[in-house]
Amino acid sequence: MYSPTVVRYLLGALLMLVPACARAEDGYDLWLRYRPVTDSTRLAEYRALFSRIILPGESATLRVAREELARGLRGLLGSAVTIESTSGSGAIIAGTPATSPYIGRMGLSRELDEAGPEGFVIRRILVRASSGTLASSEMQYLVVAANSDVGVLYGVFHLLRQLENLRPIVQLPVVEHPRVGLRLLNHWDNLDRSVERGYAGLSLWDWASLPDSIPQRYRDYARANASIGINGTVLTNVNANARALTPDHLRKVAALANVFRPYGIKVYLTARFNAPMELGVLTTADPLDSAVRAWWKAKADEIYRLIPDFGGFLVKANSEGQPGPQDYKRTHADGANMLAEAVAPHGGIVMWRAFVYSSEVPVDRIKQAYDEFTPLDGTFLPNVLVQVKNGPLDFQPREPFHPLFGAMPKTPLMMEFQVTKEYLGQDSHLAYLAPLFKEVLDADTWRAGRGSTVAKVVDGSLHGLSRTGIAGVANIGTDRDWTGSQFNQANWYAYGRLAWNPALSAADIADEWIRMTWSRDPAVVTTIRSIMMGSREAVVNYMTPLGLVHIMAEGHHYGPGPWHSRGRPDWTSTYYHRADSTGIGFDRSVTGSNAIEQYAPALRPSFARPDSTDESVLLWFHHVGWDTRMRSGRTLWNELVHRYHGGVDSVRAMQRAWSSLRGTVDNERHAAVDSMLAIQEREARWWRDATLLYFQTFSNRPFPPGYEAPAHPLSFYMNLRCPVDRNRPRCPDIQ
Ligand code: GCW
Repeated sequence: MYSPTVVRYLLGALLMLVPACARAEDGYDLWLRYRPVTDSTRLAEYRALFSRIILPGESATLRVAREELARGLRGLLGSAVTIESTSGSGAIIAGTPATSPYIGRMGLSRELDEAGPEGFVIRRILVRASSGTLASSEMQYLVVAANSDVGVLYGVFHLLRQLENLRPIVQLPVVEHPRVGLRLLNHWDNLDRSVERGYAGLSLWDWASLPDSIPQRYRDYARANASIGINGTVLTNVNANARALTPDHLRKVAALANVFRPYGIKVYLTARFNAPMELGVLTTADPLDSAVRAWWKAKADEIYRLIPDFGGFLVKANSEGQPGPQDYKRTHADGANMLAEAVAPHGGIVMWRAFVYSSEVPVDRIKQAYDEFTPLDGTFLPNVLVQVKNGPLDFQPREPFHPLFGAMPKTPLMMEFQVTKEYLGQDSHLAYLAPLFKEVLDADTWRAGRGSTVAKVVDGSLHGLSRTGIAGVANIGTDRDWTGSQFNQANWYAYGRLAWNPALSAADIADEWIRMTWSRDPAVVTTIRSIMMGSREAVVNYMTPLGLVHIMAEGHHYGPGPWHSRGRPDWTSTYYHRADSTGIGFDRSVTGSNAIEQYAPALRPSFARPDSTDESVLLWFHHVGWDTRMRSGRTLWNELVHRYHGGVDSVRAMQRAWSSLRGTVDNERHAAVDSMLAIQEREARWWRDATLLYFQTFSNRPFPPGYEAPAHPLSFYMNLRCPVDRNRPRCPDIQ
């Protein structure tokens, strides 16, 4: 019999385990769950080769690589894994020629050349022992080799991903390297820990407790990023606060840089252009003023003393009220080059955003970035990259690709994607963004003939540029599941995978993510993949089909407001949809704003006329009559009705498919997704009914028979007063 004290102790220990188990499936582990492999053939294969790790070296990066490998293998194999220093059959040998005595002798120099500074080689090696009693035995190794420690870490994560996906050993050998140099997250995080367009809690950066307190979460953030090859993070909002550059704050930034460094992640900051004035030192921020230039040089020197591998600055200037060089009648190049000069001696870079539009009412807002930036091609210093949003407007559910891609052959253009879903249902709507990212990356700019894809501009191959980059506006916060909902994790994952290799397919990335995050059961994978792959198009259909954009409500971006017409015209909805009694859409052809002229001559004909334009972007380029026949044979009005209803139907199909998975994935996350889908269905109806009723006041045509009637009259939707976008907004009256 146990004494009462022992019983109490055991009970206490058990009770402590309960919340631990309950926590186990809350999404915190992301795609790094390392659940045991249950397929017995695969397990036997893996155990034979992976129960010993030979990964010598004491650098911080090799240490985390070793820890991750051991942790992953223990989880996957469900058995002991030992870390050893001598060879012997059945082992993983990992390292660089400099850190591992074995790697140098493997004859991998050709493959290592191909792998480059960040890539890796995975090779299976069989060694036949030639003498003595071991004459007949074969020693088997899996080698993970790289030229740098971070390459080893990437190789380790790649290997673990392959095992998570149950790849047979014979399929493991590979030589991999990233196609894009800078693979960054942009956090729009404010110093008070609010996050602009963030829907996942507070900012991860707890500035008040830095630099002293380093919660495990910072490391887990870095692990997750390294696992998908992200190698930089911009910690602060592009709507920048100069205080981020004060000495106190920089010490906190340095502490984060120390945590991220072993994972190959550099930190960057946003630079408020008039910081020299706001911090009370100078009376001008003119980029050609010598005192201003000296201030930035001194600031850069100060930063690099604290953070020797600081990445550089990201700048939003002369856009939406941010200060910039144009305040002094200077150009974007003058501004960017001044900062570039300051960081150049330290190897830093400047990412200058092309998201600019003036506050005067423009003929067509979407034309401004191209008009301002193309004349500057060739005038930026070599360590400047111009960062361009994927489309010319603003992260809408669908836009054509930005015409700047391909139009500045002498300037490295970084892609900026929004991973956070400002305009695609924010935290709650399930919208897998890889198809959106791919649509843009695969778009053909025709700037150097057929096949001049946006991806080739971004990876530098189209114009032979070696400095390349891609940025994703992060969707990460303090929520336990990191991203505000389980499926938003997939967008972080997919962004990183595509930044590493834009040629990957959205479906393959989904498959990987599902197996690592939910289940390896093929039936479950198929169902979840089908939900994910159709999800972005569903959002397009119930929000902005046929090339409509920017018809969200005034004051918030999650609900519909196509009637919004007050204030600055290019912030209204009516400016963009231009509905009237004759039709709907923005004429950007030669008879309108002629924005099509910003695309390559070979591409223009495909946007020139309504009947030559892909229907997915029809109303972006043309004002089209309500009775115009669409490809389906329906009139435009009937097609619009059809698409909006189709969007809602797709969400219902997603709900049914998700329900069918009950019991095949853990209940906790299943229920969490279920309730998000219920919100999505409700809000999809809101978008559909409000928008169609409003457009009907122009079309004056009836809803064709057979479609569900709207739940409320138009006045109900127009009179709704919904909370503004902040963390987790909902409009309480939408039922
Ligand atoms: O889409 C708009 C967002 C702003 C954002 C801006 C930008 C950071 O609504 O919140 O500001 O784009 O990209 O600069």
